Amino acid sequence: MVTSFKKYQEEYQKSIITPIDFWDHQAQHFVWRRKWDKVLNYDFHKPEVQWFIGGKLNITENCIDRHLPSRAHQTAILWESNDPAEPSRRITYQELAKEVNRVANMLKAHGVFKGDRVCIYMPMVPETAFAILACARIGAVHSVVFAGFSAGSLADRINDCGCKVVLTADGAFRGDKKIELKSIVDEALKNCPSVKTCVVLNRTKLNVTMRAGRDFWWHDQIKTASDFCVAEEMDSEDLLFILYTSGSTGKPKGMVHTCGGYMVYTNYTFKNVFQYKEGQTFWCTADVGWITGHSYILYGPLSAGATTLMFEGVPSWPDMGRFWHVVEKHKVNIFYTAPTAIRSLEKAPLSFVEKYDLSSLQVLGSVGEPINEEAWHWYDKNIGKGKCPIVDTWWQTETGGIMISPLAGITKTKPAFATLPLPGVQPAIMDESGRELTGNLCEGRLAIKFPWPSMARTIYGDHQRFKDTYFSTFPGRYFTGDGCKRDEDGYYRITGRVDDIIIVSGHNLGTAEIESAIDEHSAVCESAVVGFPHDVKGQGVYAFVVTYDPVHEEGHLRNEIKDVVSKIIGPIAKPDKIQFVSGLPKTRSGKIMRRILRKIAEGDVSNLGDTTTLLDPAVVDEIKRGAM
Ligand code: 7RM
Repeated sequence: MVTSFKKYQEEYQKSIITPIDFWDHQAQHFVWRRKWDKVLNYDFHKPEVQWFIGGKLNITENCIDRHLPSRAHQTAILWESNDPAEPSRRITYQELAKEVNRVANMLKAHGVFKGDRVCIYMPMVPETAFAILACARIGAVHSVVFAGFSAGSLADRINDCGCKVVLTADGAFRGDKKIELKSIVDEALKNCPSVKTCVVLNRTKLNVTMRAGRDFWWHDQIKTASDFCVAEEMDSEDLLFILYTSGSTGKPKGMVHTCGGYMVYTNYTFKNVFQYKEGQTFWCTADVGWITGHSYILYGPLSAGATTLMFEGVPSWPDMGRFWHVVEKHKVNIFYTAPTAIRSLEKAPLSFVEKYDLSSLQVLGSVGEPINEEAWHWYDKNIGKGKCPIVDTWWQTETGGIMISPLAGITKTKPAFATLPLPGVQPAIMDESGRELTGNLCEGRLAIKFPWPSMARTIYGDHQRFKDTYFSTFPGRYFTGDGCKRDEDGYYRITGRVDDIIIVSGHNLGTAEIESAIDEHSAVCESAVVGFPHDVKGQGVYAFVVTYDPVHEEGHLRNEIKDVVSKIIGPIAKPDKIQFVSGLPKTRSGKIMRRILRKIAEGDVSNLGDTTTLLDPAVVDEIKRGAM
C-alpha cells in the first residue's frame, strides 16, 4: 500500500515506466487457480485489451473464501434498512459464503451455467449482494439493472444481452414509498422471450401475481439449496458482468467487464484511495445498480476483507439527518457519496448534522459529477469537521474503478480537483485537433493513453460502437467524453461532459463551466445550463437555478447572477434566460437530465421522452409551468 506522497510518486513512476512489472506485482496478492502467462496484450486501434492472460481464478474465492480462516466471524456486509425502526443485519464472511453458495445452487437448479446472463432487478438488500456474488461464483454474467428503471428500459436491457433468468423482489422501499418491482418485471417480460425463470424475493409483502412455470418465490427455492458450491474456474478474460450506461445518443451501452483485471484494480484502488485500514467500516451510499456500487460496495471492499455498509434508504427520509444518523449508529469510518447528495443535505438546516456524533469519520469521498467548491467546503467543515481528507474520485462505468483521485491523507487536496492520476493511469489532455497538450497549465479533453486492468473490454454485442465511441476521437487513445483542466501543480480538474457543449455566437461554451460560475453566487445552491435556439446568436444560454432561500426580487438576482458569470467567464457566457426552480430533474444517481431541460428550454414540452428514471418526476411539471 502507498503510505506517503513520496511513495506515491515512486509507485506512479514505476507504473508508467514498467507497467507490466507493476501490475504483475499487484496481481500476486490474490488467489489464482493458475497464474497468468503474460500480463498484458493490447492494441488501442482495434481496440483489444487483455490482462493476466491465461490466468484462472474465481473472484468470489478472493472476496469470500480466502478470508474465512482469518475473519469468518467478522461482518462482511452491514445492512441498514430503509426504515430506521427495522433492525440492521450483520452478515459475517462465513454467513456470506453460505448465502452466496445457496443462491448459486438455486441458479444452477434453474439451468444457469457459466456464460449465461442473469438480470438482477432488486432493492438494496443483502440478498442482492448474494445474487451478484452467486453469479460470479458459477461464472454466470450478472447484469444488474437499477430498480428504478421503467419496464421498457428493463426489457431493452434484458433483451440486449439475452438474459435467461431475472432475479427480483415483490417491491422495494424508498423513503415513504413502495415501488412495485414485480409488476414492472411482469410488464417487461411480455417482451423478453429469452427469460425462462423469474425468482421473486419477498421484501415488501406487496400483492403480486406469480406466473406458474416461470415465477418462483426466493424463500421456497433457497430452502432446498445446499450452502456448498464449488467456485467455477474462470479465465481472467471471461465476462464477470455487463452494466448498462446511457450514451449521448442511441440505446444504452452494455459495458463488459472481465474477471481478472477488474478484481486486481478495484482492490488496489479501494485500499489506496481510501487508505483502508483493517477493521474499518466503509460506507458507499451508491446503489448497487451503478458501477460505484459494484466496485465500491461489493468487489473492492470485500476483496480487501473490509466491512461494507449497504443502505436501503434515501438521505431525506424520515428526515434530512438520516445519513448522519447511520454514520453515528454504525460508527462509519469512511463515507463515500455523490455531490448531489451533499448539495441537497447542505440545503437542510445544520441542526440535522449537529444532532449526531460523526467523530468516527476519518475519510470522506465524492463521486459522480464535479463537486463545486461550495459543496466541497461544506462537506469538509460540517461533516469532516476539518479533519477528514476528501477524496474527489473521477472515474466512469467504462473505467471500472477510480482513475484520478487523491489518496486520502497523502495527496494534498484542492477543492473541486480530482488531483492526480492513480498509479497505472496515464491521462492526456487533448486539444480540438487531436494533439496532446503538454506542460502543466492547459485545458482540453481527457483521454487515457495506456490500458489499465479494469477497463471495459467492449460494448456487449457491438464492438464497432465501442471503437467508435471511445477509440476513434483520438486514434490509439481512450476518449473519456469529459473536459479537463490541468493547473500549475499538474492537478486535474474535471470540468464536465464535453458532449454538453453549446455554441453561442460562434463561441464554444461548456454548460458545466457556466454552471460552476453561477454557483459562485452566494444565493445559488445549484444550477443547470442548456442551450436554446436563438435568432441572433445561434444558441442562447438558458439557466435553471436552485436557490437556498425563496427569491423575492427575481429581476435583481438575475442581474447579479449575470454579473457573476460575466466576471468569471466573460460577457459571452451570460445567461439569456434564468428560471428559478425548486429542484432539477435528476436521475437517481444524481445526473441532471439535460435532455429534458433542453426540450423545455426549446419550448418543446409536448414529448419529453422517457422520464421514468427521474428521482422526482414532479419537478418537471413545475419547471414546464415556469418556462420562459
Ligand atoms: C463513477 C461514475 C461517469 C461520468 C464521468 C464524469 C462524471 C464522475 C466525477 C465526475 C467530475 C468526479 N460513473 N464524474 N466522477 N466528474 N468529478 N469526481 O459516476 O459512468 O455513471 O459516470 O461522471 O462526467 O464521465 S458513470
